[in-house]
Formats: sequence, structure tokens, C-alpha cells
Amino acid sequence: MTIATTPITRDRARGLLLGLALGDALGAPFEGRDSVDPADLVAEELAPSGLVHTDDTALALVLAEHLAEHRETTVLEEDLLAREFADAWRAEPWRGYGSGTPKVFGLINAGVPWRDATRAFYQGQGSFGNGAAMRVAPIALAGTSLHHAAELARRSAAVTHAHKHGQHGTACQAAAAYLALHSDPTHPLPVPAFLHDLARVVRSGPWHEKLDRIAELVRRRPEPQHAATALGNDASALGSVPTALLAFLLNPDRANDAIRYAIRVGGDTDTIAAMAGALAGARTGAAALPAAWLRRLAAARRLRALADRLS
Ligand code: F2R
Ligand code: MG
Ligand code: MG
Repeated sequence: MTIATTPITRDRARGLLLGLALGDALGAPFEGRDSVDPADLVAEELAPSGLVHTDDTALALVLAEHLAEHRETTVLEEDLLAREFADAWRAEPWRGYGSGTPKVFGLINAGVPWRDATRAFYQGQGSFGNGAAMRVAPIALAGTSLHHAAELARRSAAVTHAHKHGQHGTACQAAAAYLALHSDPTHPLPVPAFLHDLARVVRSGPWHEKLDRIAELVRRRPEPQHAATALGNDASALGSVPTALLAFLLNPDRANDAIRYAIRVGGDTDTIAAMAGALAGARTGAAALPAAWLRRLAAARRLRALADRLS
């Protein structure tokens, strides 16, 4: 039994990509802070400057373009996708990348196959970082079912993140985006069914524990700082994907509040807010996103055009 029943609309496809980019760009100035003062966040929301995205959106754009290019045939070409990600980093290394994934990109650019490059670090285990989950939301537009979206997500993750938790986190975020995109916006989001559906596609004990904790936290409605303690706010997939999910499930019909909550969690703010923003934007559609934020978003036109190609 899945809650995904409603067809994708152009507005919700746009909401998914624009929500991701808004969360990323608004969260970026706070990345790495233990806590975020609400007054600082308000100042950032009202600033006249452009909203500039980081690696989260830059790689989501690469993935979205790849999906649009291959949607009539294979959907995903891993060898090509790996090179396209690595090219994007080479073209814009200043987009706020960390230290880990660029090392993988460097090897790929030097001609090392991605299967070897992804295992060259972290004692051969590969990365369990959130870098594949942060970029994965466009997969929800290409998946033909919940399971298909999760499978495509794992394949897209593998080209940079070999560790199983990096891949579980990516499947979880893509499946959540698929469910948000196809949920019935005229009815309240059924949180227990949503989490139940996610548990069916992410079969891992530590992930099921997090999903159970989210169910309890949705009932308790904690302040963002408590969410960080309960679920994490770091750059690992297990320490950030569930937190973004909570930010969304507490605010499924208010994308701006989902993004604000995710940023106030602190830590990996751009990435947690990008993931929460993608989920909430997919549920509410672009028309419900704050117009004042969208006017400032540097990549808005490109994101809208891609969403239209994928919907
Ligand atoms: N990393 C950042 N931002 C900090 C630097 C900002 C920049 N220098 C600036 O000043 O603007 N942001 C981006 O990176 C995160 C996504 O990370 P990704 O791509 O998954 O990278 P990585 O390095 O593989 O993993 C992240 C951290 O997780 C830990 N880790 C991962 N696998 C591990 C393993 N097998 N064993 C031990 N630890 C592991 C490490 O601490 C990694 O640093 C996003 O936040 C994006 O915005
Ligand atoms: Mg980033
Ligand atoms: Mg980040």
C-alpha cells in the first residue's frame, strides 16, 4: 500500500527543484554553525542580495539534466553521470564542496573508473556522507514507482558514495521526494503511512530506528535544537537525511517553514534545508514558495526549465 496516488504537475516538479535550491542557498551562510539565531535567519531572508546555490544544487542540476537527456532510453548512464559530476566540480570548484567527494572527482577526471575511485578513501569502504542524498531529488521526477525511484537513487549514489549508508540515505531521500510529489495535496499528509512506505524501500536496521524516532518526534514537535540532538545535523547521510525528513513532516504544507526549521537545526544547514525544501516544494508546488525568495534565486530560470522538461 503506497500513499503515492496523484500525478506529477508542472508546478510541483518546479517546486521540488526550486525548494531544493532555496533551502541550499538560504542555508549556505550558516553551514557549520552549531546553532542558528532566528534573527540572523530573518536577516538573511530579507537581504536584498542574490541567493547563490552551493554544491548541493550544482550537482542536482547535473543529475536533472542527465535524467532529461536520457529519459526516453536508459534513464541513467552511470559512467557518463560520474564524468558529468566530476566536470561540474572542475568547472566550479568554489561552490562550497567539502574535502571528500572532490578527491573522488579528481580521480575520475584523471581517468580512474568510478568503481575504483569511490573506494580509494575511507579504508576502502567509501563515503557515507550526504553528498548523494543532497542532489538526488530530481530522481523522483523520473521514477515510475516508489521502488523504481529508490533503485535509480542507489545507482546514482554509487558513482560517488560506495558506503551502504550513503546509498540508503539517497534512496530514502528520493523515495520521500517521490511520495511528497505524488501525495494528495487536498488532504493532510498521512505521516504514519509515509514513514511506513519509506521503511519498505530502505531496508536497514539503523534507518528503521531513525524512521521510528521521526514518528515519535512528529508527535512531540521538538524545537530545532532538540531535533539536532535526537537525529543529528552532520554531513553523514544517517545524521542528516532523517533530520530533513522531520523538518518536512512537521511542515508539509508550508515549504518556507520546513526550510526555516531545517536551517535552525544547525550543522549541515545548506544540505538539510535543501533536502527538506525539495520535499516540501514537491508537496506544495512552486506557486506556494515565497516569491521574494524566488526573485533572488540566481538559478531559478534554469531550474524551472529543467523541471518542465522532466514533468
Ligand atoms: N562539506 C561541505 N561544506 C564544508 C566545507 C565548505 C567549503 N570549504 C566552504 O568554505 O565553502 N559541504 C558539502 O559537503 C557535504 C556533502 O559531503 P559529501 O559529498 O558526502 O562528502 P564526504 O566528504 O564524502 O562526506 C562528508 C563527511 O562525512 C564523513 N564521512 C563520510 N564517509 C565516511 C567514512 N566512511 N568514514 C568516516 N567518516 C566519513 C566525513 O566527516 C566527511 O567529511 C554537504 O554538506 C555539502 O554541502
Ligand atoms: Mg553545499
Ligand atoms: Mg552542506
